[in-house]
Amino acid sequence: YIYIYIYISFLRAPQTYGQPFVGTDSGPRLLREGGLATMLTQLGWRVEDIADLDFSLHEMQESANPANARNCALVGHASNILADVVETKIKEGLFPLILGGDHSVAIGSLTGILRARPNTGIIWVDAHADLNIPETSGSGNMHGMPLGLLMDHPDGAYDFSKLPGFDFLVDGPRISPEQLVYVGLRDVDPTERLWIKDLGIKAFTMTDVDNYGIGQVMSKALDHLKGRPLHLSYDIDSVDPADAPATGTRVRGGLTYREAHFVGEIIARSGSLASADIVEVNPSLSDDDGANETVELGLQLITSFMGKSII
Ligand code: 4U7
Ligand code: MN
Ligand code: MN
Ligand code: MN
Repeated sequence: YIYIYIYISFLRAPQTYGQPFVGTDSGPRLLREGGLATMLTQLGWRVEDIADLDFSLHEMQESANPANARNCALVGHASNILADVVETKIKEGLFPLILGGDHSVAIGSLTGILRARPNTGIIWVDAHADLNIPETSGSGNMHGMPLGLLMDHPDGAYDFSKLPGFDFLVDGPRISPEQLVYVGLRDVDPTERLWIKDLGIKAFTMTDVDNYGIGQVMSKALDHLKGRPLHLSYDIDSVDPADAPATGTRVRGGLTYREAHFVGEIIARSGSLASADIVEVNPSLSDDDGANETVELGLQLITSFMGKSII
């Protein structure tokens, strides 16, 4: 027997300023206390558990929101830190597993990943498209903007020099439309819908899941990204609120418990998964049972995409 040890690094990213509720920042802690390291060790991974990243920003607390991007200085500061850590960990040969935090953490994680591996294929499992920019967002919440900010648009890339806190991205890496696939969409804003069509982004909605079944959806999704190292960005609100109640932006009609696991299992089997985020677990938005159930679901989903097989 040859044991191949692959080190995995999990980055706890207690980001909560990309959305309006308190509590998303305790997601990483609860996933960890729920036994994540042990579960991964049992799968054969070696785990480096680093302390929560310190995203605090003492110099300035903004009250105005000139750019229609709430807390942009804080989100930018956190994204800059996370991007550097993720890039470094990848270059050290580790698999970065980013525990959010709200989905604005993906601005940092994707930046770090794309710096290290520009041709990464991104699988975005979410009820939402997260393709807004401050100019199109109805809410101003940055957890709805990670892909919109980083995506190459038909009319050019987003100009980060106008967004306080985001100078580090002025010449940063961008995502081209063909390197992204959506799974699980069911609540898409009008401009997002336009851009998905105009940019030709591969999108599998819940209608597609109903129509083709999750098996065919995933084989088409993986086929579209063939030959690329994969990044999985797993928003827990992709799962039906019946199974994932503790999250901020619940939308009924989501992935079933088994469909959600199948997504992880089949991505693990592709052998190409190179990094992942799990985001939007917010234990304070549900009763204790709902919070425990959602954290437990998050843990189980991680073990699925990190390679747990049933037999
Ligand atoms: B999440 C929304 F308007 N599109 O921009 C927005 F519906 O990371 C929701 O997927 C964004 O949870 C949801 O505020 C962001 C809204
Ligand atoms: Mn999201
Ligand atoms: Mn979402
Ligand atoms: Mn959400």
